[in-house]
Amino acid sequence: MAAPTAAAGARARVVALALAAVVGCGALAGCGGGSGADGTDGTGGRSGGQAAADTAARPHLRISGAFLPVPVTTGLAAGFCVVRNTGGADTLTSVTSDIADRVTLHRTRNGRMEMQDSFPVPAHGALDFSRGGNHLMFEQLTHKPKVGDTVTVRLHFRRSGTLTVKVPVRPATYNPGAGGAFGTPPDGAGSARTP
Ligand SMILES: [Cu+2]
Repeated sequence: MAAPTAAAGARARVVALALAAVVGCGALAGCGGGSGADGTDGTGGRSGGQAAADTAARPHLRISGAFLPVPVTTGLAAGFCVVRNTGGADTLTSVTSDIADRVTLHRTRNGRMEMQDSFPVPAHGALDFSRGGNHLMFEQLTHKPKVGDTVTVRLHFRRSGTLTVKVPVRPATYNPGAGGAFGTPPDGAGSARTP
């Protein structure tokens, strides 16, 4: 008979890690909480079985609506933006920033965060980072930015290379999605008028 204790031990460890991630993230009120603790298999790099036509065309990426809610500590900050693609498929493989030693990619599924190795950017589509959904997680901040500051973030794509974005630091509760309008002007274009 297989050893149930070993399986249970492994499972418990997975649960503990998941909870740690949720707790860490909840501390900055950026992520949808949720403490689901069942071990669905998380990351599974979707290998490019996309239509050949999608991958043949060059991707054409444009990043808009970037913002970073002001963090409460130097431990963690979340970042959001939309990557629009008017060309062929691409993949976001990593993110770096002058403000953090480490930036990780998270998605939220069923109210629970999962770290991702990469994110697909569909052909003629968009990769959306927004509250309660996908987000960038800045860890071990080099300093604590304040509202009005701008943070440099570099998004590294498999095909398009690196795109650099100047991300404005917004009030902690800032949420363009909540107002209903996602058709807001690109990037910092919308003057920083948040009620
Ligand atoms: Cu997160």
